[in-house]
Amino acid sequence: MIENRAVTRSVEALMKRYGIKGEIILCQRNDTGHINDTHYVVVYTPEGTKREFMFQRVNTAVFTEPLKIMFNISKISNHLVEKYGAGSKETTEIMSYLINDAGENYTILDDGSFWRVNEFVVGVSYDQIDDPSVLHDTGYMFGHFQNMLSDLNAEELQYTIPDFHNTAKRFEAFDRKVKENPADRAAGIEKDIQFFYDYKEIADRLVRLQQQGRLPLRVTHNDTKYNNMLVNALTKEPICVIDLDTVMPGLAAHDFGDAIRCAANKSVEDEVDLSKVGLDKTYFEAFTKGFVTEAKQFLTEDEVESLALGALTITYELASRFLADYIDGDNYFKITRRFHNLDRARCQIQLAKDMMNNYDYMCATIKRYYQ
Ligand code: GN1
Ligand code: MG
Repeated sequence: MIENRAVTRSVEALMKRYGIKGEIILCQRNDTGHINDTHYVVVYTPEGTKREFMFQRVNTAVFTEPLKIMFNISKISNHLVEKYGAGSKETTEIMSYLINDAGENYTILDDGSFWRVNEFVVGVSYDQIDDPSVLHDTGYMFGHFQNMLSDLNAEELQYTIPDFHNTAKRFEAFDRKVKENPADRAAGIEKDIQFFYDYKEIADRLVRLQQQGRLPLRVTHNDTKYNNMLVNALTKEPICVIDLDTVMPGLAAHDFGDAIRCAANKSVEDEVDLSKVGLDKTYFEAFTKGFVTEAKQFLTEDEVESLALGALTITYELASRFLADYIDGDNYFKITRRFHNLDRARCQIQLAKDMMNNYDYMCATIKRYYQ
């Protein structure tokens, strides 16, 4: 089934640039992310074999400087090759992209669209995990991601979205949206809005620690949701970290925190029944064990102490981003229902509250695995 003519034409043009020969026998949209458009493409080659690829069109409205993204990705791919050797297992644990006829890991088509292509990696991605041993392995893999890149100077990377996890600035942006109220949606959600003012201190703490020089900049992923990892469909064993658009200098606490926000929530990210939302301690502990056991090889004591704060901060931050986007009229995150961003925001607010109630528990658990 060929999905639509425009996409197929782009894929054909790209195949020329990458020297991929053959006939497209499947071109199917595959979208779990909220930002880019991804197409799974199967090509029947003249030799009679089947080759599978992912063609991804980068959303340049969100990523206004995609060259920076591809620069960062090529930096980390090269780092892995230099450190572990071409073809090593480590080089396959972080997604890399095919090189085109101009020697670049991206292609801009005549219509201005920005693409990248990778050989399909057999694996699946899920939004949620419900098996603690899988959570443990996921924690290990995200810790491993940082560990593999811990000797790459973060300052060499570009900022693909400036201030992405600067929660203080996120708060300011939220505050501006509330005041502008562009889509006339702020009435009736005063209680939700008030949460961010009541707990503004959360927005400032990590930023302050960073400014004080207590937390070093690391090469971080910055979007460590479970679905940004490809896993074996049967065993759920992690295969490869994907979605590298926000790889840039950041804090270890951001990656740990975002992963906990996603993986240790009892519910999905947009759950409407708030009684189902909260920190699952079994999941939290399993992920933490995997992450900290691996990451303690390079984390400083201050960084370890910042991890629980990272979980709370990122949850607060994303809640504010979802609510700001709802107030703005849903211009950033893709939505599939009318109040989707509001539901997402409420779910994240609820999770942040539960993290506050379990803050001492989170700190103690992290510490236990750092010994
Ligand atoms: C976006 O594209 P996706 O779904 O992996 C967002 C993240 C949010 C996430 C929430 C560049 O990630 O920051 O945490 O949605 N990415 C960007 O689901 O804004
Ligand atoms: Mg994604």
